Amino acid sequence: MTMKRVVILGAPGAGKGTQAKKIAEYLGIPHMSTGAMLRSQIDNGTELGNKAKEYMVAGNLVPDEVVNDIVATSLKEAVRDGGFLLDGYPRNLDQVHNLGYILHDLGVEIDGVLELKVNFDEVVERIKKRAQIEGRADDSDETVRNRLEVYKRETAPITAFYQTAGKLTVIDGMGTVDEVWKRVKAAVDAA
Ligand code: B4P
Repeated sequence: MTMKRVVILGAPGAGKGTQAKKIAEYLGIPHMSTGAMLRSQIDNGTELGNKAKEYMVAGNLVPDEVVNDIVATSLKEAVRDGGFLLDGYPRNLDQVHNLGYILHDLGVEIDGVLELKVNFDEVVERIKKRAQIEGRADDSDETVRNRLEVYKRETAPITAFYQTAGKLTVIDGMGTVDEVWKRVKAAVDAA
């Protein structure tokens, strides 16, 4: 089976966005990053962006109702056009259930969930480097510490849900981008 409806999970800085771009291109499906969608709303100065910004700069999750709305609209279009690679969503159990409801209404299921595993020292290093290059507002030391705490508390538990559902593939995310991509591609090909 060729995967067409895919979710990628991993701690902040684990390389989700980096690998998601490659997977989306490889499978010919749109890359839907909730982080990127929110940053674009902030850049455009929308009401939603202004609301999201205060949570993001503090390293907290943006309220579910804000993110759920953005995802629902884009997902409907993506499912109609043949699939999606979801990056950054779901991020807590309520979002897992919301995603389930949306897809159920559309009459489809997730084909697979890929989790990138990287140790915490490495993610801190990667984000530090990105802070120097891109200057993202939520990449400061203090914010990153909070993002990792939020990840441990709210996002990490959702992997158990997908494991039980038989959807989860865990991939070693340590090493260079190309090394990780070889493993990701092998997992996608094996699905
Ligand atoms: P995201 O945009 O998802 O930010 P992220 O978790 O840091 O992941 P990202 O994809 O950017 O980084 P990556 O690991 O690829 O979210 C930002 C914020 O938005 C959240 O904190 C939250 O406030 C809000 N948000 C988003 N979705 C939400 C939701 N569903 N609900 C509520 N709030 C939500 O890469 C990190 C760095 O590592 C990059 O610089 C990359 O170049 C580098 N890198 C990647 N792979 C590498 C490798 N193998 N070796 C070395 N460096 C590597």
